[in-house]
Amino acid sequence: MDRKRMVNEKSKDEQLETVREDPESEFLTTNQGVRVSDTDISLKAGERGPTLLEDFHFREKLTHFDHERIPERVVHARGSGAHGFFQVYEPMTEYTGAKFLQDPNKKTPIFVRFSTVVGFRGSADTVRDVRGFAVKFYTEDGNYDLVGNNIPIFFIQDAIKFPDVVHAIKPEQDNQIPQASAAHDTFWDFVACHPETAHMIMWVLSDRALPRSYRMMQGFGVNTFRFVNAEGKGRFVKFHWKPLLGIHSLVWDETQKIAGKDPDFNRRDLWEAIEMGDYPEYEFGVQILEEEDEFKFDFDILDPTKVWPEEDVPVKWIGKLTLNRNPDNFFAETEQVAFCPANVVPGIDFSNDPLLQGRLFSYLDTQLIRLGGPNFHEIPINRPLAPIANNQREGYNRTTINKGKTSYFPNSVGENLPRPASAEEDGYVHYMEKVEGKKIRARSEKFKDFYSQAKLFWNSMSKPEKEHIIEAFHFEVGKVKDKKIRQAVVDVFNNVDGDLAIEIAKGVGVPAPAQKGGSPVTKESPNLSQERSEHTVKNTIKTRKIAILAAEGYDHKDLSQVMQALKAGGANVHIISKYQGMLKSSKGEEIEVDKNYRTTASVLYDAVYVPGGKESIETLKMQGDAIHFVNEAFKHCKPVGASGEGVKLLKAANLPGIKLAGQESSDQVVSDKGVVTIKKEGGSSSFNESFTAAIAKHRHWDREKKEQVPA
Ligand code: HDE
Repeated sequence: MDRKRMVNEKSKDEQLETVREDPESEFLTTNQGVRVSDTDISLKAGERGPTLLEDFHFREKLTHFDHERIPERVVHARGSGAHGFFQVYEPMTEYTGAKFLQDPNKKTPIFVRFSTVVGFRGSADTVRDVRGFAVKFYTEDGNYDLVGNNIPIFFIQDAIKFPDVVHAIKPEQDNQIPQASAAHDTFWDFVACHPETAHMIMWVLSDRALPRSYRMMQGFGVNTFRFVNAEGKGRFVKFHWKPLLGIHSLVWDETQKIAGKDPDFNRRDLWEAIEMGDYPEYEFGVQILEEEDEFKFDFDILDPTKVWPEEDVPVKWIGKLTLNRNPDNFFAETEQVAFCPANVVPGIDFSNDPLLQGRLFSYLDTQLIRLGGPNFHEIPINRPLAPIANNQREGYNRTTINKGKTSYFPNSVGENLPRPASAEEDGYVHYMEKVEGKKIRARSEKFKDFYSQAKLFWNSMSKPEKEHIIEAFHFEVGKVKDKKIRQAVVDVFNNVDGDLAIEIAKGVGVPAPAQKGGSPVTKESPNLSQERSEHTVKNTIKTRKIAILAAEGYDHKDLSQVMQALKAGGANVHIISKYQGMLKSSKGEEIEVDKNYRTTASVLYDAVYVPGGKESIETLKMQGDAIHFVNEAFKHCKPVGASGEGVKLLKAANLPGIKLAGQESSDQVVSDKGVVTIKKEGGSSSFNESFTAAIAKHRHWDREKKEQVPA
């Protein structure tokens, strides 16, 4: 009897189809299937009389509504999901027996949920936070969950401290302030009391915590896992996801404004990209370490506050994840999906990483309360494609109708089935690691080096990235009311880098450490930096959002040819003006306005372009909103382009330290720190090329005078 089912790209969709309901094809009914004749007016004793208890439709409708909420996740409450598939590049037989990592022609269905960690379910997307990156693979051998984050390490080394760190970072217990933010006393008190957080703090205060898009951030398994091949040979592994669109972030000022203008920014971005067919793609990578190399490093490979620098253990890119379908129903899928790092398949096993060991317990435990009992594996989004057969029965919300007499093993009544499978029959056999030791509450010696990798990270940052980290310290620690805590934080980071500690102290109103300290590490690992990383793609404008500012009398030829060039590069372009509706060009052509200044803002775009047209520019020059749009985009280091008369709007915006087209011959492109201008109207391929290249770079940090811009 083979328990296998063939799994292909469509299998999960087909399984979900069996429970989908099409609302349009049905009469309104009660949950008992009785057609309802009136759903607007309750049954009363007389037109003005009391409502009757016998109105079963009224009672059912209200009762159901009253019970529509389930507890939000204690962490990662706010999330966005998507369906897709995974494909391996080449058989990984040498390293793992996992079936979904063998056949390059096989497409394994997956469901992913991206999330923020700290905020409540209704909090804003663009807060400074770690992002969850959880993937459920519906493999033929059962569900495999890779429950990762977009930062490769964690705050703490031992799971027993998880409630402490979460309590400290969540809103404070007396007044529930602040929402979705680490910038408060209890969190920084925790940091100061736990120097093991130092490395993670460097990451959380870096641009990594402000992803431009879920489609443009890395993912990491964080914990050390094992690959085990068919011969039973094990190797340590760390998992990576790399977005094919490159790794890009927002800037802090922008994130705060977006939190007001569009709190669903990242969720909307993911949803719209998939709706438009711009399917997000990520490469899957593994760092593989032979067991004999376990002690070769100056850090402990089981310590989840440490990376394995890619220079020491290269990432092998072994497959690709594609997200190509939005959920049909947020609650049924994204809210009810339940990930668990203990959900593994043969060929993948655990390590003794003490954070992972605790995680293996916590997820199922929390889901028992969140999803109301032990049968949540039956919820369609959680149901594996591999058949389930065991003797577990009953419990809240059981939907399976188990036939037969027996619910125990071994048995003689039911042919002794279902029976355990051998390794050859794909039974999961735990890796036979030899373990010995005393029962002891202690951590191994190398775990106690809290600062070397924090310094490695700091060394690896580019200049602007370092500036962003310092500014983030000024914001986060500056909001701490208790001066003692601010001082303690400065003192902790004096162990990482003395100059950094001096800079932090300067911004938060406490004295610099009496003695300049710092870790002696001088090594760099460029892939830790987003800007310097070889994984950061800077040669495509695919799916970037570009704003075109225009008013009546715009130059149609100018606008159209730039718009076409941008669209040809895969960008999404919006025309923005004071009013929505149709806009007339200088020669009478028309174009539809997508957004007005009230419904959008520069912070929602990656770049801005101003086409020519004398009348249009005269109007825009008189609109504070247009000038502000350009200024703000400039301040956030975004590419800005203008042609013909459009250059005059940039002049009016007073972009400091920037050379604009003016004196040169009319068809010469002037490109200065991401501001691309040309005097000529009506199209130039060299302008399009320069502007496209500027957009592909994403941000232009070299605008030293941007601070002078009042936006
Ligand atoms: Fe989680 N984590 N976590 N975590 N985690 C949860 O499970 C926990 C950690 C991560 O989209 C909870 O179902 C402990 C690291 C993601 O549904 C809970 C520890 C990483 C998600 C839980 C950690 C993660 C969660 C809350 C320290 C990156 C959201 C609701 C030992 C590798 C998954 C739930 C989704 C969710 C426990 C640390 C990733 C309470 C005890 C490290 C992406 O079980």
